[in-house]
Formats: sequence, C-alpha cells, structure tokens
Amino acid sequence: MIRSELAENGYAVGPQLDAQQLAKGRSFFSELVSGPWPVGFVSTARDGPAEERNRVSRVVRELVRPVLSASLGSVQIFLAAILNKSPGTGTLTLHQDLTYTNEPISRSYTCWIPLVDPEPSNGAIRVVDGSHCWTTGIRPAGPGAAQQASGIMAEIEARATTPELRAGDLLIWDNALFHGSWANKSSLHRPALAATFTDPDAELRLHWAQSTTLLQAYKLDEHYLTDPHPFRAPPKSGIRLTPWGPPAAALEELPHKGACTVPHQRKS
Ligand SMILES: O=C(O)CCC(=O)C(=O)O
Repeated sequence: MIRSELAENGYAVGPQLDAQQLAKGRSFFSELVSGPWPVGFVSTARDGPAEERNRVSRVVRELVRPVLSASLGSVQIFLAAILNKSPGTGTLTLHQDLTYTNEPISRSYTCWIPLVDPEPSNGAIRVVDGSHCWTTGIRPAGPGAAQQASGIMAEIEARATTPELRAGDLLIWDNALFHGSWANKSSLHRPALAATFTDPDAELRLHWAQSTTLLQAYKLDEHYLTDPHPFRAPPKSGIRLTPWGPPAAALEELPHKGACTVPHQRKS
C-alpha cells in the first residue's frame, strides 16, 4: 500500500512511532537543545561539528529503522538527522531533494517524523501531489545546480497541500517530490526526525554540477557523509561513475498528474 502510494502520489503517510520511541526521540531532542543550538532551520545532516552530526545520525537511525522496516521491509538508510525549525523560522520554499540513486531503477525517499503535532502555524510539511513525476533526469548538488521551476513557482505553490499528521506519524516522500514547510510562528521548536533511504542493495551516488554544463557522478560512501562538510564540495577521492542521465530540465509549465513511470520496487 505505502509503496504504491509512493509510486503514484510521490508521498505516503505511514504508521507511527510507538509511544516509547516517540518519548525517546523527544528526550533526545530536549538533551540536544539544552546545549548550544543554533536558531533557524537546522539539519544535523549538514550543520554542526561532524562528531555530533554522526552521533545524532546513529540515534535517529536506531529510532526510525524498526518502524520503517515494519512497513516497507528491509531498507538502506544512508542519512539520518534531526531537522528543527526554531520559533520565528520562515517558510522553506518548495523544492526537490537531491538524486542519490540510479532513479530509473531504484528510487530514494525521505521519511520525516515530527516530534510535535505539526500545524501550518508551526512548520508543517507541504507536498505537491504527483510532482515526483514532473521532472526526469538528475537533481545534482553543486554550484551549477539549477532551480527546477523558478518561473512557475506560484502555480506549484497553489497545488501544495499540508498532510494531516500527529506527533510520531511517518510522512514518506520520494526525493523528486516538490515539498517544503510552513514558517514556525509558534513560540516552541518544531523538531522532526528524518531518515533518507533506498533499497537495500541500491548503489548510492552523489551528483555534482560544477557548472551548468559539467555534471559529475561519484559513488557515495559513508566517508563522504560523515565528513566535516558534506555536500559543499565533491568527494576528494571518490570513485567516478558515468551520470545515468542529464540534469533534470527546468520546468517551464505545469505538467498534469498521471503518465508516471516511477517504479514501485527496485527494477532489476
Ligand atoms: O523539516 C522541514 O521543515 C523541511 C524538511 C525538508 O524539506 C527536507 O528535508 O528536504
């Protein structure tokens, strides 16, 4: 069910963390914010000292893996983080996440689990149903990465919806889905656990656009992700691969839902 919703809509609301796991997630976040914690939108996948980022990643994986595998079977989690919006943080514009796999064969997804009830007033996630099919090709990191839909953002915004979730619910999206989050206008933090994953045997890749005409692909390994500054530069000594496609072409008009060829399961 979740797999077919992901293939068709690009997102699905899954089961919940149990009460004990939710309490563990909340107390872990309270411990983190009792120390120095930056204001604004923070993702521990990218922000902060490497040692601390990697510690958070281990704890989040342990919390998320059981509930994710119970509904999707075995998965390869390759990024895990706390995403927080402190009070007063603005909207996160609708965007697509990076391409981490050979997508015509294996998709990658992000599972987002709020630790408080998410509302439009405190930073809930917005999704654009079916928009994971709107672009094909690679969504790279790097200085040459293009904004996919800069000219038609208002039309995309008009199609965004806010899935109804409670604290501990799983929201899973295909990394090609347009999504973002509302501003946090409340007086409290809006923390979430996030785990990015793919099929157990899928090859992970990092795509780097050095310029709009130079796209490079690398095998993505654990060393890169645990590096002090991942995603700010291509891997120094990574294994080079041939990109499986061109960079995703910029959207110039709004496609309609349907005619989607996203696989449900890994294609062999
Ligand atoms: O946690 C949020 O507010 C947004 C998360 C998001 O859009 C992302 O991780 O790509």
